[in-house]
Amino acid sequence: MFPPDFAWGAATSAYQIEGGWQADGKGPSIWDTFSHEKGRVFGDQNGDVACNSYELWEKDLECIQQLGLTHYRLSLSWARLLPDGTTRHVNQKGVQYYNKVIDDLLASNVSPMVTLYHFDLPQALQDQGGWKSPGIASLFDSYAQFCFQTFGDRVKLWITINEPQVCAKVGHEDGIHAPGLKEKGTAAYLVGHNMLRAHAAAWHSYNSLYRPEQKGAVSLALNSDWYEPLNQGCTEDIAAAERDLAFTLGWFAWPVFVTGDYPEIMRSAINTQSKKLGYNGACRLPSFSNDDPAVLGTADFFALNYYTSRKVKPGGGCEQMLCMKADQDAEEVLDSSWPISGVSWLAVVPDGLRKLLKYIKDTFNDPAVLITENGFSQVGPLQIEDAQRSVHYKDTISEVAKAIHEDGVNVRGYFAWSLMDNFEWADGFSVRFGLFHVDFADSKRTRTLYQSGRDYAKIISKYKSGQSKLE
Ligand code: GBH
Repeated sequence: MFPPDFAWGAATSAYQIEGGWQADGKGPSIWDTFSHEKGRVFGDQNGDVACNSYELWEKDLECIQQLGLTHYRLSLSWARLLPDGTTRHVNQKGVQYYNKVIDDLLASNVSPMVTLYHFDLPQALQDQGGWKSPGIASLFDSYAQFCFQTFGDRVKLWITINEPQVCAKVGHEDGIHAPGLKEKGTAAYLVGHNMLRAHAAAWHSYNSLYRPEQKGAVSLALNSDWYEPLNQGCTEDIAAAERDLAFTLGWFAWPVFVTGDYPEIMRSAINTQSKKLGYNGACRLPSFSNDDPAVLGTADFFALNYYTSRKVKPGGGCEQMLCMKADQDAEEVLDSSWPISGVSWLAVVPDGLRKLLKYIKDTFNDPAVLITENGFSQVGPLQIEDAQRSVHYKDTISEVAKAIHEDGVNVRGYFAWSLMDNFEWADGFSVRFGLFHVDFADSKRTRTLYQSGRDYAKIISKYKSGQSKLE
């Protein structure tokens, strides 16, 4: 059983589905720039057209209706609305596009959850330093306020930033995502810091200026694997797993939900490693300033993206380098009993989600939780009858039910990633996460329901009525 008002959703993001990268006055984003550079994305693919949702929104809506979703999570392209990133110039065509999406959803009795930022910074702002520049916080706040003002009469669920950990680390330390920087050991912490400042500014704006009338809820979506010690009884492994949780989830969740500052485990690990190499840790992981709006308390619910789990022990290499990996000092291994999905990083561990949910309840003061992403990828030969993915969804949703009923976690919704196959960042179109298949060789970008989509729809219809138990 799930609560009668449980949100049953699916998620997408603008750059991954929309295409129309130059349509109707849209400005370029860092993913346009990045994917047009040679060697960045699998097969040098890009999101110029992607699922062409900019032109084919009605097709997406049909997919949403076919699944019987109660909620649809989409992101707005900042550069489609504000081509140079600032409110100096508003692209009305972009506003019209999202107005139609939102109105159509509501007319179909589907609630929109809107993410303001899902990896796609306007290039014009990157040119001024992007997320490394402190000024980004107030630019983001202006963009957020513009969105609250324009769409907030109808949108009641907001995510400011999706996965700041990924933007910071994968984009600025690993260089695998846009903007493709490999500034080891410094940039990621600065970017994470500015993302928290930006998020907090936007939450405070909503809270004081828009909430009284619009009565919605605002949070940020945090990704985390479930990390557990390789050897349950080993103190070093336990500490390594705690470090991984601190550096992934705690990095953002601690400031917002617990103390207003970074986890002590994280700060001391960075200080220790910095000292070893002759640096000052305090110059790497910034401190929050009293001049900024407080970060503590700036989430109305806990938004979690969960995909996989890891077993952890100390190590991981690069001890002599100034880099996050060395600070983290945690080597991650996969349990041989965990099946691997279509991408190497995604081992299928449904009960890891239950454990992570319990951890969140205990650590972050029993918040209302929305699982804003969870999914399973397929690679290689296309299989429309994707039984393995069906099993993944069924098992995962049953773990969510256990978290609610046996562990008392206040889970309020579940969003599958993703509504349809789309541009999977550096993996291009080679990795498929959809409940619908999209034929990228076909100019019509035909959408076809996978077996897993059919089965997810059955689960939804069973529980939406709130009548039966998961067998
Ligand atoms: C989500 O991130 C994203 O929000 C979504 O846009 C994306 O489509 C979805 O996952 C599926 O990937 O290449 O070995 O360095 C999930 C967290 C963090 C998982 C980065 C993959 C890269 C591993 N992701 N990680 S690797």
